[in-house]
Amino acid sequence: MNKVSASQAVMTQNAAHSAPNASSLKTRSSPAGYNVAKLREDFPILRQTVNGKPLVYLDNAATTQKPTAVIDCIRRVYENDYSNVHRGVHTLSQRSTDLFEGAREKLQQFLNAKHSHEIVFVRGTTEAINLVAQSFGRSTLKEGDEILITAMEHHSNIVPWQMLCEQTGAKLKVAPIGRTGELLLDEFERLLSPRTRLVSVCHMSNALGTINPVKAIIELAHSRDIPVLLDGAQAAPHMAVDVQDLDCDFYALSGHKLYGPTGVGILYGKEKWLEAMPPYQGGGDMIRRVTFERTEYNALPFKFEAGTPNIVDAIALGTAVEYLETIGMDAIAEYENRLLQYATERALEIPQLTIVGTAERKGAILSFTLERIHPHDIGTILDHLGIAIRAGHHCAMPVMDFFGVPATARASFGLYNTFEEIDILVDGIRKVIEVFG
Ligand code: C6P
Repeated sequence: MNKVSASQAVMTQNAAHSAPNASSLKTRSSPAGYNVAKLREDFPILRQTVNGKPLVYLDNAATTQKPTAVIDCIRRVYENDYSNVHRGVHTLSQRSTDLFEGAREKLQQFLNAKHSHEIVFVRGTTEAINLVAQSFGRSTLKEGDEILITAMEHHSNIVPWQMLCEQTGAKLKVAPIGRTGELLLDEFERLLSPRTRLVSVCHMSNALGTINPVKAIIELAHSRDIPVLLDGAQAAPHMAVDVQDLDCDFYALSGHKLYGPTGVGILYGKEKWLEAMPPYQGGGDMIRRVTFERTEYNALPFKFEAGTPNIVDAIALGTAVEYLETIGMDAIAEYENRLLQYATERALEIPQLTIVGTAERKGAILSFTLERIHPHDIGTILDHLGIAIRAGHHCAMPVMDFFGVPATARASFGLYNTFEEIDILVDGIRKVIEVFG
């Protein structure tokens, strides 16, 4: 294969995506047909007051709230269809199995994977990355081999590779970022070496909101025959993801950030890799035949799903992505982009506020600091006003170190947030400044 350069690759990338927040519009309008008031009715938890104020939920990067469709699905399955899967000849087991495998097909469609057996149910993004590290990584990496990540990764995309390096003698390389929170693509390219065996990067950063030029990254890596894992925990809830178009080798996501239940997520892997990889865990369901001498493993995807899976939550994750598809991921992306743009412009009206993460391409995350006020104090006062944000290092301590801050306050938006809620947030931030005057 020919090597492509970073500038060639980024040109392709730019042609594929026009920067979503390039023009400055101080607009509060929703895209045509996007009825946020109606959508909010689907989320019962949003109807409450917290500390005497209407709840303003802006912690969607940590986890999203659940629509009635998902909550009802869980109840319906337990009340009517529940039993163990792939095991029984009886009717309930058959029904459970059909619903479970049906959910796999919904996830296949959602990610546009080629085969449903490329969708492995796991506990979440963290487990998906650990699976690749311990199965792909442990079976292929040798001393001196390299894994390349970026400086904006979540701990879940750092620690599993450090553990793998300890086990194999491989080295972890880190591509740097610039002050805007964007990956330095030329540096990334320079770090792709003949010893690089895997690239693992976030599609969208949880601490900064940066959307990485993943097509360019994949092109650069593939031109050197290096597979790429995308940590899609943050990207998947905010934009349409097409794993065939991206041509990524692995894609990891968490159900709970995708308006689905906790405890379930997806590892997408290209068939050729999953076929070649050894199982991650041993137990029931992942076997075809067991004797005390040897075990024959089951076919994909069951080879990677040892033990009774999280049946009902997987089924409900299928319902969650169906729900998202009825709204449309492109419509959600467009709406959230307007929210982010409005929030950014309003935040910049506050002189004491610094936005951490100002990349050209960003998802709906606003990380910020206030002069001389600790983010935990910001979070606590906002909570008194009914506003839920996250304050801390966001499990991305190296990002905090890079920006020289112990923590940031982070407002993260979802499909049900409104422009009015951003106004409430901005008023709340002004109140925080007043209190600490
Ligand atoms: N970030 C946040 O508040 P799990 O915990 O396995 O569902 O997801 C881990 C994970 C991996 N990658 C990225 C980019 C993430 O944002 C997360 C989870 C949450 O930012 C909780 S720390």
